Amino acid sequence: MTDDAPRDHPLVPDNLASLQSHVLAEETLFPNATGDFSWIISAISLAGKTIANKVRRARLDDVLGSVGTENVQGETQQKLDVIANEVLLRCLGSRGSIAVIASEEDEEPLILRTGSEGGKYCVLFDPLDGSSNLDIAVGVGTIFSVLRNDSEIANSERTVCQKGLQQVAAGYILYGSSTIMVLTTGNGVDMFVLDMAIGSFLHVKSGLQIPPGNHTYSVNEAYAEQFPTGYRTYLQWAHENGYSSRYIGSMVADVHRILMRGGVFIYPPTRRNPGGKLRLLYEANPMAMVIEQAGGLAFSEGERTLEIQPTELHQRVPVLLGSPDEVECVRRLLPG
Ligand code: P6P
Repeated sequence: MTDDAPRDHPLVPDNLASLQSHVLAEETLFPNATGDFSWIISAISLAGKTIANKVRRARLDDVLGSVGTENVQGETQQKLDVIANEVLLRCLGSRGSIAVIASEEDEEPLILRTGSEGGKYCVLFDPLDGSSNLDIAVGVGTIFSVLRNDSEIANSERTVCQKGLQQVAAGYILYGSSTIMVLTTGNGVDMFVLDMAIGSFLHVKSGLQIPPGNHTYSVNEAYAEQFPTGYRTYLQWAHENGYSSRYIGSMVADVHRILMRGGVFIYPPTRRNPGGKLRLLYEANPMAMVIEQAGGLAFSEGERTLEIQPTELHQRVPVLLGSPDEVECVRRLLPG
């Protein structure tokens, strides 16, 4: 047996490849790689493990509920939103290659260093998406997006307002019945599961592809009367064609189900959010990169989400994503 041949033994699981070994192995594919990017993924992994522990212990540690303040979005901040945000800032803040950090929880991006000071990347995240579900133990998640930095950071907001096509990596960590990291660096989608006994994200799937043919839609139908006509026409058509509905109300959990089983996720414009509710830079774009890398489609009204030119950090967009066959069933009824 050659030295690098993977050993297999019926008594030892074959998924002993960790996130760290996976990222380092990918790094060898790039001769000029410095390891800076790997360090960023390592920081996200450490933050994810820490947040997973705090989410699981939330009720025991009495950190459920709100802090009584609102974030920049005007949304009530949960205690764990603040905790998760601080954990990510702490873990990422120590990485010398990060120029700018931007969070859903903070009004302005945080400039750590310029390009000439070694800042090569910008990291954007929603620290704990779906946190209003924490008290009922529904899956919540961290969504992250990594962009290259511009050299002088003339304006921190402009630096992070790059099209989703510019992302060098994106993914999410789902704190659900298990803690799962889904990651893409533009070469397909990999999935890792946290083995809490050894504190490591183990590699369980590579080259994830969204299955076709799942006639399931995911939308908050309570707002249906507010949706533009095309969406309402689609729902009527779906009801008449035997579709089922699944909606968790936590984007990471809903999108993960789409990634695993197919179907379509929709957050249309509503009266309360005429431009859509979900944020482009740290929710729609990272999810769109994952979905497209897994063979799916992601649109915001008539535009491919990844091609939208952002104009501000907390910009919102409508979201339509999922398997191509199911997305097209919606798109054909929308204008443009
Ligand atoms: P609604 C959670 O608050 C969130 O930002 C996403 O995780 C989720 O997809 C969406 O909002 C749910 O919104 O209006 O259906 O409660």
